[in-house]
Amino acid sequence: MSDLSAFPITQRWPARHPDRIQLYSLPTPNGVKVSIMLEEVGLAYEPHLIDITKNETWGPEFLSLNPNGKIPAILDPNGPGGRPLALFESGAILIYLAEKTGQLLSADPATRYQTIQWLMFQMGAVGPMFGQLGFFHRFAGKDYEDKR
Ligand SMILES: N[C@@H](CCC(=O)N[C@@H](CS)C(=O)NCC(=O)O)C(=O)O
Repeated sequence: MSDLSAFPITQRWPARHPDRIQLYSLPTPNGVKVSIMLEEVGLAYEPHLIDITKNETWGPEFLSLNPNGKIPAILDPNGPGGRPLALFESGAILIYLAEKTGQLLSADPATRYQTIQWLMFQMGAVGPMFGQLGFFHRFAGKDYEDKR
């Protein structure tokens, strides 16, 4: 039986299955990247819904896992060396899960770096721009006055 009690996040969102990867997320574009990956590679996981509209990522328990206060984040009870590993940033989590399972990231160096290239492109360019688009056109930002 895995013991995750040293991680404060498990006090706010208790692990019913501490032997499974704990996923702290919400169905946003960044959030579903990790749940889709977990389904694709076939790893057992326990999802915890984090309500960002209630600022749940900014409480001390969530910040103990991700000091940047954003979903998604995971806690793998069986990380490298058999020790628990906490991770945030969706791209880092995708690479970790690919390497953990030996799936979706080629062992051939050229192909591997091409995959990482597109992941970085998504993380650094397309993702943040779509995020801005959604914020300013659909969510709270749409009420901002456009002084142009
Ligand atoms: N670069 C981060 C971005 C994560 C991110 O922006 N998460 C948003 C939801 S999609 C969030 O948690 N926002 C809550 C907040 O900032 O209060 C990643 O890819 O994991």
